[in-house]
Amino acid sequence: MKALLLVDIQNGFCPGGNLAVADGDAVVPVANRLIENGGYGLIVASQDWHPPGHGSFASSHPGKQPFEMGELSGKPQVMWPDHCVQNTPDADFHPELNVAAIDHVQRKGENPDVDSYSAFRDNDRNAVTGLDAYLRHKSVGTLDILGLATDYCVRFSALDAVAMLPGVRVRLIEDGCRGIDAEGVSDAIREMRDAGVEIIDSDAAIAG
Ligand code: VGL
Ligand code: ZN
Repeated sequence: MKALLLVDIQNGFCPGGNLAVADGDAVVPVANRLIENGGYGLIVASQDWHPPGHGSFASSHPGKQPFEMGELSGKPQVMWPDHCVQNTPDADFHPELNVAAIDHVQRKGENPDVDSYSAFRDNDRNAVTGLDAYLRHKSVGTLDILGLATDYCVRFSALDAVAMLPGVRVRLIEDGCRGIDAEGVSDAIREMRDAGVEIIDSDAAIAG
């Protein structure tokens, strides 16, 4: 069975959001078209879901500015603006996303002491979200991934999908993603391809 993973299509990563990705809302019509016409048996969405004062926020580190490097629990960490705080509009899915079609929401980033770019596990790899077991239980054979941001949450979700779901074909729908940093995006695409992620576009995803 073919499943679609929508990564963090939330207000916070779209224009007007607290961690806006340039043109981030352009992924919404791509997601909706695939939901309608992609022939998926399962639609899953991840949701960045931070408590107030999360350790990835620059505001939690006196003297740090957003987008500087800092440390979290002794590891290098990008200092993000406050974003996707639980139960705020910034954390809501984009209002035009077809949320009625979503079968399962995987929240992440709830532990204040570690960030979680991947929908599958925390950045330190100590805690898993359970999404891998869920997708195995549903007998997913192909996992198509799109969303925000290409160079962070999409990248680490796709790499973990390959690592944690052996035998599953993992495909990145490139026109359904937008990134934070152009150089980061090209690195991310190369890294995903090298790890065995097929890089395709939404027309190819609909065709098969
Ligand atoms: C993300 C930075 C911080 C993402 C989430 O969804 O790509 N990036 N939190
Ligand atoms: Zn976050």
